[in-house]
Amino acid sequence: MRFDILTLFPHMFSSPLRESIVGKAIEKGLIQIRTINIRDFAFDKHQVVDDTPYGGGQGMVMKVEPIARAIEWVKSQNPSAWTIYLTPQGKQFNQNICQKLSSRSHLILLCGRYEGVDERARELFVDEEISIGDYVLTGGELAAMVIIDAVSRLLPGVLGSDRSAEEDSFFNSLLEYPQYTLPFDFRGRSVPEVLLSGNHSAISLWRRREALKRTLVRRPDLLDKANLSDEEKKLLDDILQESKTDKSGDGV
Ligand code: 4HQ
Repeated sequence: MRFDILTLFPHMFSSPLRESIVGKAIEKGLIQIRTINIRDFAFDKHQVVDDTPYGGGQGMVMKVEPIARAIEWVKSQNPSAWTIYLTPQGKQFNQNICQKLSSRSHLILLCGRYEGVDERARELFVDEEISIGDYVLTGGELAAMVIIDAVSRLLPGVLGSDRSAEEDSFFNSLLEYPQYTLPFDFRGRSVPEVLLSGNHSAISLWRRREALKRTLVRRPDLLDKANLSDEEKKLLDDILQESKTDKSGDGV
């Protein structure tokens, strides 16, 4: 899979995408990430990429021509590349959108700065607008990195072969169960005994129960969407029954 990032700050991407799992995926040739400096497509003497907004108001707007040339240059290499603009006005990124994007072979990520891009750049060149959440960033760069990171780990071979993306949280719409490693006892808090039992079915049952509990308390909205098995529905019933007779008052 290929990612082309259109940005005024290409250096922002070097270290975050070179480390760890995404870095390894690049080394293995599973993904290719290229940064394209929009300024290189501003053909005037001073390579101007922004200007004041028509109608007045504060800030600067990114000019349409350099963006148009940059996107058309990428598209001349691959007409089927899919162009995404990162903006709080887009649909909110989630694991479902992430999966859909992971089936594409080439994404162009357009990162805006200042007050964003000229509306005509969106109308003419953008296929999809995505937000990573309801807060304001100084630019789309960090949002693009979030998308590249989350999409890359879904691609075959990116996570170790012993670890599939299908096992983790949000694939089944539940939060993860608690994890422990050595030491057994830390300041009087010990690891739940069942995890030392070697009884794999008991461990798996405990984990599903804890995942359900945690989801019920922290993200009950996820349970509505979760496709719970009959066994999980029964477990959830148990947990709810338990919380009714629990006098501690903390729910589960
Ligand atoms: N920005 N999700 C404004 C974001 C953002 C977000 C990117 C700030 C675009 C012009 N992008 N620029 N939230 O806050 O994606």
